[in-house]
Amino acid sequence: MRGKIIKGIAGFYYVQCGPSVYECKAKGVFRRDKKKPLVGDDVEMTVLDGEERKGNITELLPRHSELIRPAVANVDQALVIFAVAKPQPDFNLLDRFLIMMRQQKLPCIVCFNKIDIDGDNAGPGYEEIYQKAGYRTLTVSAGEKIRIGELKELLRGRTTTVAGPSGVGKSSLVNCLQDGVVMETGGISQKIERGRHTTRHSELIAIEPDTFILDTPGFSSLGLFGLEKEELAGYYEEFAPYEKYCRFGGCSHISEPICGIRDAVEEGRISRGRYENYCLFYGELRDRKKY
Ligand SMILES: Nc1nc2c(ncn2[C@@H]2O[C@H](COP(=O)(O)OP(=O)(O)OP(=O)(O)O)[C@@H](O)[C@H]2O)c(=O)[nH]1
Ligand SMILES: [Mg+2]
Ligand SMILES: [Zn+2]
Repeated sequence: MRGKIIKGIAGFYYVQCGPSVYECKAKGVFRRDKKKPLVGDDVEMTVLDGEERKGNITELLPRHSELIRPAVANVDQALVIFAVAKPQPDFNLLDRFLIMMRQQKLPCIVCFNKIDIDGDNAGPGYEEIYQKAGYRTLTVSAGEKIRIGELKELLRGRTTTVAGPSGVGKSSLVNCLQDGVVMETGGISQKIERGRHTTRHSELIAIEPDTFILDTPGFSSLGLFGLEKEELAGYYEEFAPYEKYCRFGGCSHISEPICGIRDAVEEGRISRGRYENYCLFYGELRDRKKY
């Protein structure tokens, strides 16, 4: 039988096969392919006990995409979610995530949630930063169900993984998008305005017959891997039109005398915050220990 892994907990994989979900081990797969199954994997399985819905995964079918963080297979795009407030958006973390997704060639939608508590009306400015950087953006409210229909349009026909820090409302949004599964949601700690890491395991949920969303645990830090400092600028789509104005080939855009990128920042064509994070990441890659 053929199915899809919708959840993995403590060595068990939950495989959706038509209307039923089987609790499976994956012994055969480990033995033969030495590969770890991921949520989102299409698999071949055999039923061990039809009544108890237990089975065994015997084969992993080829993946069309594979992400390391969150660890999921066969997604078409990522919906990166930050809150406009509570917690305040961490743009350093957001930019790191966008670099990582570009390394894995996965399209990203940048979504700001909780616009119902956006007292300073910061949302439009946040959207503008990322629109300028070439991303599709959207501000929504899971709490007040604002612009959920628009979000649904962006997800239709695809498999999307949500991603973002704890407490921004990823599970709340997943709950808004369908009425089959209710993901647990958690509060925000008052003192430090951080989420409580309520979601512990990734879970794949059907929104419509051919539309899926993956709820994932929040993350709070991301390293930059598999990347040299000279390659970093290549992950900033908005830099590309201005590189021809740099005096030196291979310009780092940090301190060279005539630099198209720095000029574009001064003129407001490239967001200053994005550029400042670029400089931070460049320094981080330069100073990184070589192992
Ligand atoms: N005001 C407001 N609160 C929201 C909104 N969406 C979610 N929340 C609240 O934010 C808190 C965190 O929501 P969750 O959905 O659990 O957040 P999460 O991103 O899934 O967090 P983790 O699972 O810990 O990664 C809860 O108290 C929600 O009620 C919103 O649009 N507006
Ligand atoms: Mg959650
Ligand atoms: Zn330059």
